[in-house]
Amino acid sequence: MKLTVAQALVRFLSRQYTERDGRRHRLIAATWGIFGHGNVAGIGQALLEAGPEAMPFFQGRNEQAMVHAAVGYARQSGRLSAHAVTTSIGPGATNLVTGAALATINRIPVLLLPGDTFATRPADPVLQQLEVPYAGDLSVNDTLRPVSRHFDRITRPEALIPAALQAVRVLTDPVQTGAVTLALPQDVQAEAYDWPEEFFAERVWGVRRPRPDRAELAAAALAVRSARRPLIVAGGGIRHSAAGAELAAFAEATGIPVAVTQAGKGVLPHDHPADLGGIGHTGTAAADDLAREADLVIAAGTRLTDFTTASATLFQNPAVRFIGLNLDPYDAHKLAALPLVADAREGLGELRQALAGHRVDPGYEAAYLQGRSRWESRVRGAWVVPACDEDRPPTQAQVLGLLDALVDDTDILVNAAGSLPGDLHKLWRARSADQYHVEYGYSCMGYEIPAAMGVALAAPGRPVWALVGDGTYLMNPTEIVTAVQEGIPVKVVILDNHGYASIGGLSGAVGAEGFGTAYRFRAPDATYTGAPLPVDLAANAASLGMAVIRARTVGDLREALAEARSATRPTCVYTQTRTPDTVSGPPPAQAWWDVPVAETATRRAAAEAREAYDRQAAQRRRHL
Ligand SMILES: Cc1ncc(C[n+]2csc(CCOP(=O)(O)OP(=O)(O)O)c2C)c(N)n1
Ligand SMILES: [Mg+2]
Repeated sequence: MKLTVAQALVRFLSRQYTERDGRRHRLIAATWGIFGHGNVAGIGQALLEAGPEAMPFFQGRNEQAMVHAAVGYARQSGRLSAHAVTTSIGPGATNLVTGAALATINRIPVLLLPGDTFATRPADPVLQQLEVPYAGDLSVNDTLRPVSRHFDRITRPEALIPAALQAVRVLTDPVQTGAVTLALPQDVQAEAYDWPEEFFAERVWGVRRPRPDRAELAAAALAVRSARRPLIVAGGGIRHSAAGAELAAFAEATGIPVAVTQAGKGVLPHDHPADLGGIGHTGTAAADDLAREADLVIAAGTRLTDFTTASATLFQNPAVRFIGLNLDPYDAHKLAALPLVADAREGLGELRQALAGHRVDPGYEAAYLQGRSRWESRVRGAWVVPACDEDRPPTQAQVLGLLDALVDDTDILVNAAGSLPGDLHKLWRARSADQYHVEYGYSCMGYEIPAAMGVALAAPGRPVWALVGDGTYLMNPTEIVTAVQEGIPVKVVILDNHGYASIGGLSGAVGAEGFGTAYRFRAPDATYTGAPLPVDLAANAASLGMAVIRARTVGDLREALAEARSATRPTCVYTQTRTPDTVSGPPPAQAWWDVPVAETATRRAAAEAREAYDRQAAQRRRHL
């Protein structure tokens, strides 16, 4: 069958499926694209020829944002269905780098199809070609190699056959998955080849659930039986494995409590008695106090980042040991853990059976239940709106409290950067397994709006909220146009605090005095301490086609959020938040995060911050 390389690739992709737990999904459910000379006549023409049945197409505004949308979709789809992203060559392709890193770090499948410079090189160099004097075979697409789990360049038509199969293998492999890049030289895309029919046969890729090794399981069970203060740290792997119910069964059978990372939050509903909420730097006191004294930590489906381990200071019990329940041996061995390499659901299920009859001490259980309810009252305190606040601008915690009062278990919150991830991790009461969508592997400003669109495509009919700071909004608002064009009714809540407030706070804490973090005019001394900038983000969102509701006070905001929730078109709620008084803010960090402070400085703030830093750093432990 004679087709161009691009036509063959689109046809091949339209016939790939995943299957897990007896359910089948289209692997590549749609393709996002921005066309330029590097893909317009190749992939562009092929998508046109394939038609929307074979391959739905979405037009984007920014290549990075298209990857964010694809990641939002794939995460919401449990990594069983994904999107492709096609770009031109040169800047269109390099705009993918940030999105690719985000996908790979979070282990979310996305297929990147950047155009590439001519393989035949008839007129060297061509438009946008990087010329590297020492390496004629390099192109700008090579910047995608370190941020892709798999990279290939199709320089001959027939090479597409093995390359496409390998690409799909990686996308559907729960250990390897992430950004997969197939760089497609512009001439090769349009070249014809006589393809074997079997290349286009429907193919079903089983997404495996490996069971644990017997010896590893026995060692893990023994460790749990001998522990007095065990704690589970549940990460994104639990969610990807859809192991929430098994985790609940494990916690109920053993009495072992569960603390969650950002990616894991929601795997137990907030009202499950074993749920201690977030762990680490942005964690709850209930979780962090327990972590400090834990003698066994079951790290389940987590990469154990610095936020989780409080930069290696959290687990202070001298006798602490770890079990690494993870599909990926790379993670299973972290912190010198006893590895338990398995799918989270299978691993937890078999470990529960191996522990039959075992339960933690009732005193331990009673203590953590108390810690849990103490934290719950602190959450209520953080977002309560006293009558005197009704006509004032809301604090950020109050915005979250108003949302908490409004949503049910169908709502989905999307966020990634600024001060919101910390507040959400501490305060949010996740009602369902997929309500809490915070991207904190890469914490990329600008993820929220496009990702919310991808989430909404995977969860039609559910209210999807992109919560964005003003800095984050300005980083990447343009996909609003796409949401308007496609009628995707995302809800964007802009919390304007006139700058990079989280970094401003961090800067103050590390002796950098807030330098360069406020959105203000220059003062006579040249610092950004003048009047706030006269930027109207609400007008900006309206100019991109959104319905916009401005909320000045808490009372306005309550109404605005309710109106946005029932809106059927993309709707923005804009509010300026107020700095909380000491009593009304979210609780402070319960554990450290390592941000190195200047070891020598003439300014006093840095010298003082360094003293505090050294004290904290002395708490670091190596778990060997
Ligand atoms: C793309 C990107 N650039 C820089 C950062 C570093 N950073 C983290 S939070 C932040 C400020 C975010 O500002 P805003 O969205 O207004 O939230 P706020 O801190 O005010 O809550 C910055 C610059 C980042 N995470 N992502
Ligand atoms: Mg801000």
